[in-house]
Amino acid sequence: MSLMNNFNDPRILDVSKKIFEEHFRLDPKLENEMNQRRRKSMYDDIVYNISYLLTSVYFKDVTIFKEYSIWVYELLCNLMKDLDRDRIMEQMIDHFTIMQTMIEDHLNTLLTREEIVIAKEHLDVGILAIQEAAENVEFSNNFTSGEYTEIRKAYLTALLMGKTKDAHQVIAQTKLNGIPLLDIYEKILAPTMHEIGELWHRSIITVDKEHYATSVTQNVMSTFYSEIFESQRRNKTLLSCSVGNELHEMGVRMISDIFEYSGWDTYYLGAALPKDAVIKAIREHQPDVIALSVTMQPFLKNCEELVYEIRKQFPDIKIAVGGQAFTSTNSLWEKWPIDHYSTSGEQLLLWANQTIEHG
Ligand code: B12
Repeated sequence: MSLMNNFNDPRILDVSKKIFEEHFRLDPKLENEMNQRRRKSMYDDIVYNISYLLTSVYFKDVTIFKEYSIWVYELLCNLMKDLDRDRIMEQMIDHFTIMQTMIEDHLNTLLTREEIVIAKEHLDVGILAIQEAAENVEFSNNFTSGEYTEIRKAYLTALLMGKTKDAHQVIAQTKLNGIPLLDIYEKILAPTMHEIGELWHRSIITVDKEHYATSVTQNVMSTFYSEIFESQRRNKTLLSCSVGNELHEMGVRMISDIFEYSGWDTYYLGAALPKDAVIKAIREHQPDVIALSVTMQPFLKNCEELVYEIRKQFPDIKIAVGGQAFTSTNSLWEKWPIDHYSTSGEQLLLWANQTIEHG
């Protein structure tokens, strides 16, 4: 076997071309994903892949091909930021599977029977290594430290792997183990969604995964509803919503659920509501507390306008503001006529219970 360091050998070039064409034939998605530059690199990579495989077979040292497979996988993940890690894993596994067939059919004059068997085994090891690497996403330090780390990791992993049932089971089991609902919301689900945002920001996952994680988490939250509405009433009312054209509403929905669970009556208005509609709802429901949520900084101005309007029309109603937009301001809320700002539903509830009961 003398081919391993001769990249220009016609037999390698010929089998590389066949592998390339077969991959495009079997996977129509490649047409859109691979522009001309990527196609050229893909072809060059096939030649490299074969050379590394032949080297590992020659030395009967599978580590050579295993380490190489992981290295190429991580390289491709960095180079093709528009595709997520799962899709690149799929491409590479398809590619290695095609190589297994092609080697048998086209390199049988070059490799002995025994070497073909070894080559196929090494490709199997490469496939496994890529699958492991795909799952091995580095999470941020915040996410992997503190209380409930293992539960958060299990939930996030299920979401990243698209395992809806597992995700539900992780949380159902957590509840069965006696973890309080408030902790499930604010120490498991919320930080997991924050981490999903981080992974999207770092191009590790694509937007479809972010949407999927959102919908699963919303469904998980709804499994608690029968329990949430069972709690003893306090005859206090919370009205809550996101402000402006803000579409992020899961945080304020959590706030609303936390209050309902604590016995408050809640009017949760969701997101993207005109100012007049909020004012009308306040007039109708006469809440004790209004919680306004902002995630993206451009909607802070809408929030300021709404706060002043509410203050003008309903001077006695308590107004609380919160949400991630405020965390990157210079304590902006201190300049507004509001009654409370905090970073969590737990703190808001504590304040509201004390203020409204004693107020
Ligand atoms: C899911 C999600 C979406 C979903 C929202 C769906 C929904 N139904 O809510 C969709 C797909 C619509 C979306 C769209 C966009 N998103 Co988005 N999204 C997220 C993601 C991943 C999770 C949000 C979430 O649910 N968090 C979980 C909740 C529970 O946490 P929370 O909101 O912080 O709420 C807690 C506290 O803040 C607090 N709290 C909240 N409100 C209040 C109110 C009061 C009164 C109090 C006291 C406390 C409080 O209590 C809550 C519970 O603990 C975040 C990542 C992140 N860091 O959150 C990005 C993120 C918010 N999105 C981002 C971006 C850029 C966008 C888009 C512009 C993307 C795009 N190119 O289309 C659009 C903008 C749409 C718009 N006009 O609003 C950025 C925002 C960056 C920035 N600072 O501006 C983030 C941070 C992602 C990132 N890491 O870059 N997104």
